[in-house]
Amino acid sequence: VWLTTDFEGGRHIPRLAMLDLPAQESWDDAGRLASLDRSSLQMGVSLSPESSIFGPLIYAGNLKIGIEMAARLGFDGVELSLRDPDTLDVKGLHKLIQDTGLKTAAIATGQSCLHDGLCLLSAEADKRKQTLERLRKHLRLAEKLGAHLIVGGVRGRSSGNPSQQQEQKASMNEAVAVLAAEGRSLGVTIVIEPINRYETNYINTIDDGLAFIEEIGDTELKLVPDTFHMNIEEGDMTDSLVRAGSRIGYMHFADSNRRPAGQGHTNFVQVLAALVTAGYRGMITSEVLPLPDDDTAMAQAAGFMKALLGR
Ligand code: LER
Ligand code: MN
Repeated sequence: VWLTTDFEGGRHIPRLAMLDLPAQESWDDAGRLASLDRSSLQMGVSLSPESSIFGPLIYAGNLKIGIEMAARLGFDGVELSLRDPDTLDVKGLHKLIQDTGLKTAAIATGQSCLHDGLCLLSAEADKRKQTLERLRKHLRLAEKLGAHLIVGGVRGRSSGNPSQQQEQKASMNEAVAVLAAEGRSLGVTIVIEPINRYETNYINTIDDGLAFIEEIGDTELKLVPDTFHMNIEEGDMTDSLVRAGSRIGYMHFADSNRRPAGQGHTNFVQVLAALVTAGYRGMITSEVLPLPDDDTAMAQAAGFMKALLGR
């Protein structure tokens, strides 16, 4: 009967996902995780109030369910991937999150570029200006929610001849400098996300991100490394994280296939050890594809992350 009975799913999904961790530990020094101080690390998950062509969001368009599920599964916080803050019931959203005891770790802003063509590297100066205005609205919302502001997919791609591309990049640098200065006065940390070459042509690697921050010259600017992009772009993910050190301001986890950690071939024991060595404290957010479905993906992320953080 046992052999012919279908897998029940449900509460067994996080338990099964937990079993993936000992397999990864065995790739590495056994017992290494237990020796790491994981007490100041937290787990978050990326959600969106709207369905989006940006794939790695769970319960996109069903934010209330997503927030309730995140709380039930033991997440500490959520990241909100948003398009235009003006279309949101901010009070309701704030209350919904507060009622569950979750934190809002960050606001992700790439949907402005994907859905509205508002990208920091747009070929049209007017679009670039509108993008900065959109991001300033996101920044004010981030202040209200106590969240970081992510500058990632909203960069888009530079285009045209080399001097046009230079102009677009210079314009983006100026926009980020404005955001950084405003973020500083509002107490919001701006985090720059290196993104793989198939999505942008400006800031692909951790070193690109570090050089960018150096160029802007704002000491408060930080990075949000994303293990999915790192798996594509970095020579050695752990070396890169250690090199980024105190510049890591936030963290995205997704496995090599952009499914939850544990479902691909990235070694998260090594990644976590590098983060601890880098001195990172704070939220690690699962930004993952809703595969095979929202419920399963969130439960897998919860199960693996709990095991990884030693809960
Ligand atoms: C956003 O966090 C991200 O990882 C990018 O793929 C957005 O384009
Ligand atoms: Mn990301």
